Amino acid sequence: MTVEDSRNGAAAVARTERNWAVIAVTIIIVMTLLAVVAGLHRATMPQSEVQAVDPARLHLSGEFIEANLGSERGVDGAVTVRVIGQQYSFTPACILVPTDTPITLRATSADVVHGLLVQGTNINTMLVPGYISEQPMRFTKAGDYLMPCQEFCGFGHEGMWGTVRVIDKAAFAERAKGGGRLSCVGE
Ligand SMILES: [Cu+2]
Repeated sequence: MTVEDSRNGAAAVARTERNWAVIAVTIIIVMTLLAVVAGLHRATMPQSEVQAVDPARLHLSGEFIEANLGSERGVDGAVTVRVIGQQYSFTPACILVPTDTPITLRATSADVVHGLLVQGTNINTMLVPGYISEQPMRFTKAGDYLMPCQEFCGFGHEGMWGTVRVIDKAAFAERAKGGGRLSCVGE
């Protein structure tokens, strides 16, 4: 190997290192920008507004009393769903919602940390005692979606799951006519 050869080799190594450094820095910059954009859109960041609730008094008064659980259709047609997670079930265990409608899920835990995940969608939140988890939902396809607890919450964890039943918008409106809270428990 001549001196000339080793100079060329060193130059090639330096060039390759520089190229990889540029790629690595570009990836870091892109990821940082993604995190900023996603955070601004509330897509991946935790809520900035913390809503607290007393887990020991959920059943006694306020938003999460039994009569207020389930799906409520607002005057504008938007739907609010209120759910409680407890060892080892969700209340209501079958959530009824319409297609093509903005839905706000409001959920909390009565005891330990649970999770709420709707299979086949990006709906996924933790239920932390003392706090209200709020998440927007929207379904385009009618059908039953499995809703398991995705946070280990004790010996009965694997048996903790519910269902989200998405029905046609018009059928939901018909059922919501009388007011009150809707669910599909026992259907
Ligand atoms: Cu659980």
